[in-house]
Amino acid sequence: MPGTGGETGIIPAPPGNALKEALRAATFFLAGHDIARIQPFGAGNINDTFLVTLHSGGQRILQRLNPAVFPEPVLVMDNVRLVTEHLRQERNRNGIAPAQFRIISLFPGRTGDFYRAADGSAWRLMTFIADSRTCQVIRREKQAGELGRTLGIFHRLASRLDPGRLAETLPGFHLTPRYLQHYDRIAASQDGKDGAEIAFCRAAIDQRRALVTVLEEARGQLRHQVIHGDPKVTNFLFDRDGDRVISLIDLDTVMPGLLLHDIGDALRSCCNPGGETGRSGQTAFAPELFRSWLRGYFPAAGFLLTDEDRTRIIAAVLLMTFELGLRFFTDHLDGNRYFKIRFPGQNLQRALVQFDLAKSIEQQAGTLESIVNDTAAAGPGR
Ligand code: GN1
Ligand code: MG
Repeated sequence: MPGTGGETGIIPAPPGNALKEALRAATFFLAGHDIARIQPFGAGNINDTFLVTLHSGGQRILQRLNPAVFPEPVLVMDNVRLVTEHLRQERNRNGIAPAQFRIISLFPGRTGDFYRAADGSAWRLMTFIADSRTCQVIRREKQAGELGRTLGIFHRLASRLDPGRLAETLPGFHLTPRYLQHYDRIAASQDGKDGAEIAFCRAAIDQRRALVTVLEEARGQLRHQVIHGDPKVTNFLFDRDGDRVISLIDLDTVMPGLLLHDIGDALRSCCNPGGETGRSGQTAFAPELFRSWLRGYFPAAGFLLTDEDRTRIIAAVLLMTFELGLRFFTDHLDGNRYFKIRFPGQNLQRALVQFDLAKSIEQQAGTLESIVNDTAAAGPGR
């Protein structure tokens, strides 16, 4: 859900101020003379990330949590700490080598866990996972299999953590009916002067209203546990020279949820080779990547899924695609308070891509259904 407050409009690009603030935050964690360089890093839609290089050659990730999205940074940090400690223990218990599944750590500050800036935002410092790279999109089946396998490992390692121990940092985060209600409120307050693209998005939403309850209505029969909350392609780290995935990062949204939320979200991202910033009209869901992803996931975590989960995988992919389109479009109508934009209309463009993707999933539903059946039948993990 969009938080309160936040600036409307395009992110200014003033590395000057942002870097000064980042330096102030960095010196809360590190002695000033240790810091050789700070540079903007990554391309998240919410938080601001910097890479800090030390004179010793070491590197760290410094991040500013967006206060309009995460009003309670203490709870976010508590969740991250709890989950990373648990993952470490379970990684040992499962006999997985640390290098195969790397887990970030938070560095304590000199007087606390995070730095609180004058504007109220919270900054934290964590490990930089070296010798790795992110991919904006993936196109190879092997990579899709690796994404599925790694999310499966995450789910398996998180499966014994009591979800009740985590704070709900973003209440209703994947409660799609709430996003629809919010959209309806915002859309009703608009003057109705629609361009063709806005009319297209409104129609795309109206056609799919019935979809929003597809997981909620079956909640009792679906696997509920600690989930990642944001397993999109760019949150997986590949090893530097190969197609092996070595980490799943960005743990701010770890929370109690349905496995199908993660599975649907991961697949909508993984099986869109055009990417979230692709051109609308050219977006298609790739069934071969879908198959490979499932072949990676099932052996690692298939045993966690209920029969009802298995029958709703495609519905979940469609739902999470629709939900993200709805979120982008609502934010566009609402003056871009939630997702950062780099040019005017970017959230509208992002929404168009997700709605195109939803259509492509619907058109291929029969093919995808047989892929799920074949993969589930063939795979172990049961
Ligand atoms: C946001 O901040 P980032 O880029 O990791 C969003 C996700 C969306 C994603 C789409 C807290 O993630 O839910 O799927 O954008 N995170 C939050 O790119 O809303
Ligand atoms: Mg995120």
